[in-house]
Amino acid sequence: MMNLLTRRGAKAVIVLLAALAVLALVAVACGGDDDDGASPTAEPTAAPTDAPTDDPTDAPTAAPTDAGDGDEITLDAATATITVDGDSSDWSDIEGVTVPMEQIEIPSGVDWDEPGPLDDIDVTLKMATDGGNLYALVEVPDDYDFDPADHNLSPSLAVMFLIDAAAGPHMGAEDEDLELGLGMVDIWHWELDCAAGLASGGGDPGSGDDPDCNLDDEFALDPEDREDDGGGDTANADAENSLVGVWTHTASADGPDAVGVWIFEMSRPLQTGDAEDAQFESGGTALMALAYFDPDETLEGWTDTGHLQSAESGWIEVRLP
Ligand SMILES: [Ca+2]
Ligand SMILES: [Ca+2]
Ligand SMILES: [Ca+2]
Ligand SMILES: [Ca+2]
Repeated sequence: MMNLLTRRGAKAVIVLLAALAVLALVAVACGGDDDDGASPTAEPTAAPTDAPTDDPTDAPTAAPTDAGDGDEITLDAATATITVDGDSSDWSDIEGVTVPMEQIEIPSGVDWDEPGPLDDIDVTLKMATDGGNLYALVEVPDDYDFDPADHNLSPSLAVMFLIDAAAGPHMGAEDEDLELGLGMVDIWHWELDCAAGLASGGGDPGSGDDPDCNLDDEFALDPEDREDDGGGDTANADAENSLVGVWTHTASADGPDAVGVWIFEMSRPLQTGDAEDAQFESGGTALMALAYFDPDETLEGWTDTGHLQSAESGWIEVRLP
């Protein structure tokens, strides 16, 4: 009995093993398409399928953002009275906007000096008005360099506003043709000839020139045609120049090359009656752009063409309360 049972059992086991073997073969055969093999097979299949599907989907979405003028920058100016003293604490509750800055790519065929290379930076812009004056704060993260004897070895800042509706953000021109002026822009152009904490700006009536501290009130018709108000080809007896600014640097006490933030605080009346200035009004919109000249650009300091500028983002739209 034992033997018989064993034999029967053995036969049953053999039958069972054979059945399992067949099942296993079937499983392997099918598995190649379905299960184990499915993952390796399906994944490579899925990947190439996904990739071409995703790429064309993502590419057109990304392309307009990248290839266009960049994201539009908008900012609501605050209602505030600001003391122009280079101390930014009166701006602490005012929201600013981050403005990316990069060097101009000088197109081939344009006869401009090749600048020294500078990394892109992000600056912070805050704007405010008290109903009579416009206030601007530009904070630039950069090391401290200041040479009172050579302003090219100190930073320089330019704040620009649209005057003529067609003017482009590259000093009146658009990206496509940097030599074609499309309208007039108003420029506050500051070369640091006075020390930190001192008031810059102002000068003789009828001129935008600030002979002492070099915060000039200017205008431009194209990137190569920049003048002090009243100093252009057309006479301008109404040239108004009450622009004022004070700069400081958060690490100036630590000496040359100290890492910190430049603080440029400026103000001007909303209305100046000067055709070579942008005119602002409560409830209106100002279109502006920024430029920063870094003295570390070359051994001789910053160059005219090497400045970091915001125009790649188009005009910055500032809504006045
Ligand atoms: Ca202040
Ligand atoms: Ca620097
Ligand atoms: Ca002016
Ligand atoms: Ca001006």
